[in-house]
Amino acid sequence: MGYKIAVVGATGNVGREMLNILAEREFPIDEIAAVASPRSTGSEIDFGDSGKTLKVKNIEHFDFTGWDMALFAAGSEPTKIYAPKAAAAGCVVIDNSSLYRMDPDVPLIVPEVNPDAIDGYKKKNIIANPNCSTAQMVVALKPLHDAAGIKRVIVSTYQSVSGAGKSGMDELFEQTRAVFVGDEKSNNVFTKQIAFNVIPHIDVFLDDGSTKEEWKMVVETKKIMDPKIKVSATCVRVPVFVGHSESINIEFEREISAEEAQNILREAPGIMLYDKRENEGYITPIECVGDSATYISRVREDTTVENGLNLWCVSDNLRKGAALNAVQIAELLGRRHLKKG
Ligand code: 11C
Repeated sequence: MGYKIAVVGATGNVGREMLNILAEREFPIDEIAAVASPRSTGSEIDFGDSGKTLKVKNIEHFDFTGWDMALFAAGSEPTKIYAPKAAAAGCVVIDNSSLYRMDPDVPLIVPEVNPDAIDGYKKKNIIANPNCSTAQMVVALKPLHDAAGIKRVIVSTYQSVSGAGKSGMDELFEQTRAVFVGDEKSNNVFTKQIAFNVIPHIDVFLDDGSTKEEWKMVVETKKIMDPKIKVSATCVRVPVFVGHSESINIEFEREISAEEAQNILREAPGIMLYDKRENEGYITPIECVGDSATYISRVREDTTVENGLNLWCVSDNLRKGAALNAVQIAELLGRRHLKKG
């Protein structure tokens, strides 16, 4: 016996990836629904490479009664309307938007890091999925925190355009083409030209001069891992289609060598350590596309602080940063609370 699963926002970058991953991991499913806004109603979408095609259903008329879980990848506005309806109908919502992440009654889960926090889901029947740049960072930080206690993290991100949705990918493609053929370039999704450029601005500006993307990395890391950890983030958009990269500097309570850290990371869940200290001995974003792992390279001691380490962290932002993490939450929920058969 399997589950009845709805994917809401099924036609977007993350929604499609959720369907791919549910099929790829052979999630035990009795019935699957692809749900989206009225403009996609009736269109057809592949259920991964299962050979099955799904007809997209209209969110405005979808009744969540009797559905076990809904994986939402619909953005904050539709989520505000439909997630509470689904939750009230008894369907557990696993939400990829930022709407509920900091709600004290909603667990914010990365299964490799804080699986026990999922037990609090019943307060609202909603579980939140973190921001992509946070998810891969906490997977890397958690085993090191357990070993030596993290005091402070300084992270600079190199985030791909797919984080801004399909329209972000189209803008990079169109601008790159326009540069080559000498056409006029326009920015609609990003505030400045993204082709052949980098932009130190993701999400809206806050009063203190940081951006909301940077704020999310700070507060989500504290909620998922440990409120005592200090995080300073600079988030940058780069002309890469898929795969977020992060340069992470960590200051620990206790001494930890680069070799000890490598040994810990090699064994840690969700991580692939690829760190050869030679040409090509590290992972770049293009190499992680379609993969489930968070890749760590360039682990080295930072001798400018007491107990410091630097590392490079790369992951497919549509997978571990969004769809895969949501499916892993669904698997965890199934194992712990919604057993079938
Ligand atoms: C980006 N991290 O790369 C964003 C996308 O809060 O879920 C995901 C935003 C979020 O633009």
